[in-house]
Formats: sequence, C-alpha cells, structure tokens
Amino acid sequence: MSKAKKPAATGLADARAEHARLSAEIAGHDRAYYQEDAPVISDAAYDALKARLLALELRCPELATADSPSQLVGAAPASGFAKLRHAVPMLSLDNAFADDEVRDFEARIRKFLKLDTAESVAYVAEPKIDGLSMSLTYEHGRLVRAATRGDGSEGEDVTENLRTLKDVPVTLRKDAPDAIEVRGEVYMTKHDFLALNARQAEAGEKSFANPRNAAAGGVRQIDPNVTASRPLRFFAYAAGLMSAKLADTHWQFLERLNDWGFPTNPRATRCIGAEALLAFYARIGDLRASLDYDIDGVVYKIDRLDWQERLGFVARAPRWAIAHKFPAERATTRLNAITIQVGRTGTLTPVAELAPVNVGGVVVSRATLHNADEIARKDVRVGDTVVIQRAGDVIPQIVSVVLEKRPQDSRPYVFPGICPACGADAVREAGEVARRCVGGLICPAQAVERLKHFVARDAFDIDGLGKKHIEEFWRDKLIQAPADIFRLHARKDAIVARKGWDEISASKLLAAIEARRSIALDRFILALGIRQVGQATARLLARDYGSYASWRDAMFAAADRETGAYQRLDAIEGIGEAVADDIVAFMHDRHNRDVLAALERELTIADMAPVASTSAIAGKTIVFTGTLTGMGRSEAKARAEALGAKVASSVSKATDLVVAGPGAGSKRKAAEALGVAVIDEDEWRKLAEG
Ligand code: 5U1
Repeated sequence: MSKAKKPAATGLADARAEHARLSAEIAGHDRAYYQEDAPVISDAAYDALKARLLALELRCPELATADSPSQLVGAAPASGFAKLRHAVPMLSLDNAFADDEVRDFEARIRKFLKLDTAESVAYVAEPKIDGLSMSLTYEHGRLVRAATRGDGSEGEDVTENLRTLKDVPVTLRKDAPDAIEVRGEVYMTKHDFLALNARQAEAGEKSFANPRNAAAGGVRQIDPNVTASRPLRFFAYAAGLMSAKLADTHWQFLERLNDWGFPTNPRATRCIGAEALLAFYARIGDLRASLDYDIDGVVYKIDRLDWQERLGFVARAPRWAIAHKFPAERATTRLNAITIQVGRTGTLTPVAELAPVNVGGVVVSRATLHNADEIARKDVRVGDTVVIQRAGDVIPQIVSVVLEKRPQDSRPYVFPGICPACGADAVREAGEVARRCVGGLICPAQAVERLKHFVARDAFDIDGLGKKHIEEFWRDKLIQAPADIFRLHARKDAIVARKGWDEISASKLLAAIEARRSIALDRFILALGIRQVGQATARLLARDYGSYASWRDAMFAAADRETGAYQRLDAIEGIGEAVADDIVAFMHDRHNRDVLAALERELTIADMAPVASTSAIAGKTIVFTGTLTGMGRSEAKARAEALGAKVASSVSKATDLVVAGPGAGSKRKAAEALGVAVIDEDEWRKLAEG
C-alpha cells in the first residue's frame, strides 16, 4: 500500500469561493428535503455534495464556521411516525425495458412451471402508477393499519392520515375475511397537482416538483387534517397477508377488491401471452400523455394465484410479475465540471456537474459518469453540451455528447491518479473498471462513508443517527470508528452542548444506540461494509455459519485458499470466488481486524438460526441432474431451498443427495463413486412435499 500524500494545497480564496457555492447548494437541498418533502437530487448526489464540503473543510478547517451546513443538524423531518413491520415483505418488481425482456419473462415462467406448448399463460396487465406504495390492513372489516413501503420490511405508520382518503374504505363493504392486507398506490392526479401548486403559490407556500412528491408530502403529514386537505387518491393492486383464500385468479381478486369498495385501475386488462402484453404496453404508451395520472410503465402479473405461489420469489422480487418500463425522459444541458466522489470501498466515481435542467418534472443538476472508461468511451468533456436521461428514481445518466456544440478549445478529461479526499494513490487493478483509493480507513471519505453504511437502515438502523449526524460527529471526533458509537454515552455532555441538541434529544439518541447493542448476525455482517457483501450475501453467510464466532474464525481460516474453510465459503450457493476473496481480504486487513475486535467488546451478536424447516432435506446439500419431468429445474431448486436445503451444481464429498432424472450421466456416476445417496424424481417429489 502506498502512503497517503497530502493533497496539493488549494488557494484559500478558491477554497472559500467553492465552499460558499457548495454551502448554498446544500442549504437549498436541505430545504427541499426536510421542509418541502420535495428533493430534487438523489441521496447519492446529495451525499457527494456533503462529502466534498467535508473534504474541503478538512483541508481548510477555518471554513468550518458555525453556519456551515456541515455544522447544522437538518430541520427535523416531518417524521415522528412509528415504524410498522410488514407481515409479508413489500418487495419491488424486476424491470423490463425491451420487448424481448418481456418475451424472456414468459419463457422463464413457462420453463419454471414446465408448461406444455399448448398451454397458454394468462396475465393481468395494469398501468404502473408513479406514486407511493402503501399497505392497508383490515381486521374484521375495519381499517386498523396503514403503512408506507419503507425499506420493504418496515414502513411508517400513517394510519390516521390514510383514513382521510376518500378512496380508502375505513370499513369494508360486503363480507371480508377476518384479516386482509391490501396493497396499492397513493397518487395525485395531474389536474389536482396543478391546482394544488397554484393554491400553494397564491398562499406564498412552496410548490411541489411533481405529483409523486406532492402525494408523498401529503401522506407524511403530522396533522391528518393537512392530509385531508390534499387531493390524494388510491388504486388497490395486490394482496398482502390474507386469513382466507379469496380467489383463484388475480383478476377475480381485483373484482373482490371492487366489491369491498376499493378503486382498482379501470385500464387493467386480462391478456393471454407475451404478444398481448406488448400490445397492451403500446396502447397504454399511446394513452400515457392523456391519462390524468403519471405512470412510468405497466405491470404484468400471472393471473393464476396457484401459479403465483409456485413461482414464488427470487431475491427481492416476485418471479410472477414484472414492470415493463417506459423509456427514460431526456433533456440537453451543459456539463460545467466533472467532480470525483469517493465511496465507502474507495471507488472513485466521476460525477457530472450540470447546468440545472428540467427532465420530466424533476430538476437535474448532477449525473453519474460511472468510471474513466465511460468518460473516454463517450469522450465527455467539460464544457460539452450533453444529452441526459432519467428513468424513475435512477440516478440521471449522460447518454451522449452533442458534438456540433463542442467548444473549440475543449480537452479530453484526464482521470485523477490520486484520491481527492486523502491524496493517496488511486489505482486501477487488473480486470477492474474503477480506480480505487488505497487509503483505506485513513481516507476520510472512506471512513465516513463506511460509518454511514454501518448505521444505515438495513444494517444497525439507529434511530436519530443519520448520515448528517455521522458526518458531524466524525468531523468533531465524537465518532471515528464504529465502536465509538457504542461509547457515545460517555460523551453525552458534549452532545447536549452541540447546536441543535439538548438533554432530551441526546438521551433519545443514546437510548436508540443502546437498543442496537444487541444485533442480528446478518445485519452485523452487512454493516461491516465488505465489498460485494450486500443484504442477500450477508444473510447467506449468517445462515450458513450460524454464529458470529464461527463465521469470524472461518473467515480468518479461509485466508489459506487450500483449506476446507475457503472451499466451504466458496461453495455457498450465491457466493462466488470473487466475493469470497473480498471477504477474506477484508478480514485480513489490520484496520478491519481492529474494528472487529473493538465491536466485539461492545456488542452482543445474536446467532442466526438456519431456515426453520422440519423437512428431511433441511441443511442438506442437493445436486439435481438429468431431466425432471414433473417440475422445472428452477422450481425444484426453489423448492429445495425453501425447505432449507442448499443446491449445488457439482457433486463432491460435501453433497448429501443427488436427484437423478432420466439421462443423468457423470454426476450420478460421481455420486455413486463417492457413496452419495441417489434418488429418482418420484422420491424427490415425496420429499418436496414437506
Ligand atoms: N399496478 C401495479 N403497480 N404495482 C407495483 N401493480 C403492482 N404490483 C406490485 C408493485 C410493486 O407488486 C405486486 C406484484 C406485489
């Protein structure tokens, strides 16, 4: 590792000017986010701004004056909502953009269900409303809970606010089962949005960027009377937890929803086969501008509910539904500068600083440039006029350069070879597209980003300790490493003395931290911020190793690739060699070991039970080979995993069972040679039943 170099000194006058510009920009975004519920840039873009401000203040501490945005705790969000855990997670949808992706979707379904060519597939296709997903729970016909989607596992309790919507029945018409959860979208019509903005302007109040933000702002009000005054609408489109079977098909279910008093989208259509879906997509695309609500695509769902159940879910999305998105919206603007953002694992990401431009209702002033190759490939230069696009919540991107408008004196962009945050070398390893700062935890940008990741919602999720607090506490040396969070109680006086804090808020924060002193193993592993280890991988590791001690010891042992420890890690389905190498490298970094040791002293890390299953194949490793006639290979794999088994692709000593259909060859032979049990499809079907 090369030594961290001090960055070239920036003239104080330049730094002051840049600081003033950044401060004004951040203050504007703080207002938009906290007070207006109408952010105009993505979280990542906002974080990059703050990281630049912080880096500047690190170099020139005199700029960190009391009124710098870095010193202020943002205005309290209109939060204060209790959290509600969804009984069934609210997953997102996979996206298709091209027609062939829709045909592939159908092909995957046919293969999974092993459908005969003569068998047709029926779907329900609906416009995809650009609003706010919501879960409504009814018990004995009465609305008892309404929750936003949140992170999919946990949302905000907005029950009182949702009761004020005319489209949301407070009691259900007709007989309803004891418990039903209805999901759908809260939205605002374009017409109501324009009228609301006109009223807001007349009253001297802020206006909203688009109907979606206006709807979100309306739902997230402390006072339900304010929500009631906002023209919010609702379309129901799916079921959550149900106490009884209500229908055989999604279409019938929509009819039941109507019977109970829920509006469903009148354009929902039953379609047979992928080509009918594509025709629906084209029809809705033609109608899009004339619809009185914003849509960003259409959703296709398998109609038969028994097929939906068989298809199940993969990662965070159902296999039985897909969103077919409309093409991204585009605009042309000037590229003023290219800045570099340093991520938690040291990746240098170039960001395009743009002359602000309205793209499909949202003002865009930054876009991602991905990496040096991308800049070179598109030959993007500072001063160029560029075409940008945004699709949904995705960070805007530069599509192309308008060469006719290129200034004569423009120069190709030279990607920096040193990290702008710490001055260490930024190197590009063989086979990688990104340049990476080698400063590790010595780099302030990486250290802060890792702390933000540590407290993020899917990791430690500490109430009241958001990204802004991390930046501020880090800058003021209250938190330098993750374990410091759990020692903050000793610094309570220093917190109380800070601007924007008092005894009550400090006590609340410390109580929230104490509540997380005990943490689930998967959240803990995710929180460490290991490259390529997201929520799904962290869960796989936690399930496989069960306890923190056995995971940690195994990861240390896995440093020697010849050991069983490395092979076991590599053999976990879903963890390839590259991920295994990143985990091992992380565990062998001296700083990371220190971080772990310090955390061990502060925390109780709860064991993770393997998937609860009474099945005979729970915990076993299975290999499928040959042709399965009754169920597709993917369905067999999904079923085995649902019963707690691991599915491997090759036979080894670690294999417990081989399911061999007709045509099985070398794998069956290998199993027999190793003395591994081999069963046929009939025996497998009996096992798969439970
Ligand atoms: N119209 C519609 N939008 N939408 C979004 N249907 C629909 N279904 C969804 C989502 C997330 O999810 C179900 C497939 C559960």
